[in-house]
Amino acid sequence: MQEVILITGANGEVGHALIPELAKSKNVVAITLDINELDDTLKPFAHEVVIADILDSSIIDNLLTKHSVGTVFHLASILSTGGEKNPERAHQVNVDGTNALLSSVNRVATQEKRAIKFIFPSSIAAYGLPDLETKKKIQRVKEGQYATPITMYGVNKLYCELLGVYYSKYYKLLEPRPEGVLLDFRCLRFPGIISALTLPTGGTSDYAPEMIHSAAKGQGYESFVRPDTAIPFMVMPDAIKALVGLTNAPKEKLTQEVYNVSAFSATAEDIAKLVNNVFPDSSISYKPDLNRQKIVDSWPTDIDDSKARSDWSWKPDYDINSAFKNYLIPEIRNKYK
Ligand code: AKB
Repeated sequence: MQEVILITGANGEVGHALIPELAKSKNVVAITLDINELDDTLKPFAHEVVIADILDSSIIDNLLTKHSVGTVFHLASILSTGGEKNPERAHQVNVDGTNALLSSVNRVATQEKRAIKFIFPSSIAAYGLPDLETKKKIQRVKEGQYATPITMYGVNKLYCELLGVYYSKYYKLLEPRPEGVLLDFRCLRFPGIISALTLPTGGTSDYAPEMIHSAAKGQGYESFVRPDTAIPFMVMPDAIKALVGLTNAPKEKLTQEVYNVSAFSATAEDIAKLVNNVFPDSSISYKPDLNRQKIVDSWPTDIDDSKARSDWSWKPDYDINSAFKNYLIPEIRNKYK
């Protein structure tokens, strides 16, 4: 039996890694949706490529029905730095887009009396620590703590997490729902993601991937955050492992809808040192941008992912050293050779 999967924001960074990974299974049929043309490298993995706005509900309803979509990966999003440049647009894409998609999935699942999984990547941006003193003291934050984000993107992510829970558990609270829960909402709060193959656009954790890619290209890098800035990170293969792991987890094992996932916490200087070990000629300097620094300072040093570990056996494959040695350096060298 083939499983049809719809991926929104398919042409983004996570889409570039997720789509080829899903295609490894013969049982998966991928439908991609993005406002931009899908990269030629991804087209062979897609059964149907749709170029459309996430807010176009008629296209979405039609795709869900026509293909009997069983799982939606909703990757379309405007990240934290991009969101501060145009907060209203970020709200439209991040919140209105997610609401339209949740509503379509809920409608089709109810009409067709079948469960549809909705996988939503959230972020450490959903947290907001009040000051550096608290950040240093707290270290690892649990899902229920410090839900006071300071960016439009973080506010959007936090709200959409709640919206997903609402649609899956409480929708039309006043009416009986004998069919039970059909929209199966599952969410991951990701740390900063580092890919060897692509660069992110419009994020604030971007200094880490930018530093590594610049050094590999033989260029210098001026970090927009202080050397002691610490947040959690994960390399792309672990991000894909987490998405697939949560999607495949038996429903009865899940005790919550929103899970932290983490791999390692690192300062900008930790990353710079590892980069310098491999590319000794790379010159990394620091010129903090006070506003972007403020955003990263509001994010936790690390997140507590013990619920993901106990509920669905989440475990990253890479710590900071193996991430560099076994993934980032060989793949990046190959990319820029
Ligand atoms: C960003 O920097 O906005 C993202 C994130 C941490 O979610 N990479």
